[in-house]
Amino acid sequence: PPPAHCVAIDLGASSGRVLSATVSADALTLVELHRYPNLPVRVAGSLEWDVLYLYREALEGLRRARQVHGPVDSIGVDSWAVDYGLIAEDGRLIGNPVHYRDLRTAGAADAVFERLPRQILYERTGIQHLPFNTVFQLAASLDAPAMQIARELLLVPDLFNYWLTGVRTAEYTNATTTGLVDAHTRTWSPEILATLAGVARLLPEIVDPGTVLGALRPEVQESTGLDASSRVVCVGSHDTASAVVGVPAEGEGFAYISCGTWSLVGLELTRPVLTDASRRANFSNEGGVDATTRFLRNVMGLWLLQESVRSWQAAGQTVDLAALIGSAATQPGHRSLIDPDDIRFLPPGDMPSRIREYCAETGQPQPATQAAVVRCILDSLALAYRRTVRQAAELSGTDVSVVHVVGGGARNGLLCQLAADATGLPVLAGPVEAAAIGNALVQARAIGAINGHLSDLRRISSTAEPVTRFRPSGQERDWAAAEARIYG
Ligand code: ADP
Ligand code: LRH
Repeated sequence: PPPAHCVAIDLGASSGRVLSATVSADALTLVELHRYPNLPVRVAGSLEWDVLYLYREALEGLRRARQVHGPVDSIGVDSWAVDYGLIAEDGRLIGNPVHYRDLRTAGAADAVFERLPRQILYERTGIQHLPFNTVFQLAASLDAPAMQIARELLLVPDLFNYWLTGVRTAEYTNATTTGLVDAHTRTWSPEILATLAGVARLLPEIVDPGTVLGALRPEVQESTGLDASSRVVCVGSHDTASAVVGVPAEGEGFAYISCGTWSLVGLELTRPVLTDASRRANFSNEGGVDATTRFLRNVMGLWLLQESVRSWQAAGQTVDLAALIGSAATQPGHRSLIDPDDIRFLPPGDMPSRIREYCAETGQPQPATQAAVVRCILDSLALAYRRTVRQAAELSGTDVSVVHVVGGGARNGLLCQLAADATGLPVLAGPVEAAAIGNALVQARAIGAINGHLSDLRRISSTAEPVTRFRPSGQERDWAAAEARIYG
């Protein structure tokens, strides 16, 4: 078949982007059509996503796709996980989706655990405990007026698919992040839903990635210039699921770090690990494309850096990210270290102050300059990667010989080198837009332009962008000491 033009709408927590991929059996080329900031809004005591802005700019991306390629073959949407919109009887969105970093979930998990112990919840779903899992967001808002008039709940990419096509579904990989899907049956868990009055009736049927949803609504055709020949495909709509498809790994035995706002650190497995040890280490078994398991943990990620930059800019300081990473590289290593997953770092706010507080509490020097703060963040992330890669390997009985870093963090050479040093493994960095690539590859396969297993898709992904190799520089003792210092 001739190469297919597939458009990926990839909504990250820090930016939305629309890319077109030209995909054939032996090559993928990527063109960025549009990129726009994703800035949540604090409004009336709540932190919300500006989802109509994100949608309008996605349409702008589709318009540009039409200009560049003419009619495109297919379109797919992926986004950050767990958040959702509620749809009323008349098909319209009720309010903005609430941001997972909103504080409404405080205490909600305990209310769920009173009805279903956390061990059972884990045995059923295999999902790590994060305070913002959809199950807890719902528990926190069961009495909200919006819930009373809601007829359907759609996760963010499913909401976009609905707006684009009129078809309402729940895509499997993202559905697993809700904490409502049984990992054994791969469908909504009646047992968990019994703890959330009125939620079961809101959930659409789960569909697998690769399902063709259909044509664009006439209004979307009109505003983008595309026609009914462009088909919307359900991809691995969790951005991390698409990013894992886009990891250009050869063979097995690889770990991945999907490195953007979050760092999702883990392995691809053929079945979930639902042991108590895995629960205690807070590992997730998220659903992957082709019924794989994404055995991973959330590490707080470049959020710490993004929020630090935001604080400095708000205080009138200028920040040049490349220069800052350059000066962080000349700072002494391991001087001040944090556990990036400490819950104090989750909500938006003044990260440099929180980091200094953490260091003061743990008797470490408080990083004073921008460069020292950045070095502390990057050292600490690398240390968390070391620990997480090793735990993932041990908990699943897997040998890991290489670590792939994909996402925006693959552009951070210092972080990639520290990750190689900390894990003691070679790091292969890139592609930056792995999520868009994985998104496009699943589309291309669904419409018959390519075929094969994930390994075949990965071989095609590897043609998109050269990867950069970082070799570990043999500092095992230093990193082991750092690990003992922070994690005991
Ligand atoms: P998300 O998908 O969560 O929105 P991305 O994968 O786009 O995140 O990654 C964004 C992050 O990538 C930024 O916060 C920044 O730390 C990092 N990044 C992007 N470009 C560069 C660059 N040129 N140099 C260093 N880091 C970069
Ligand atoms: C990364 C991500 C991650 C989720 C978080 C909410 O963008 O999807 O996998 O845990 O956002």
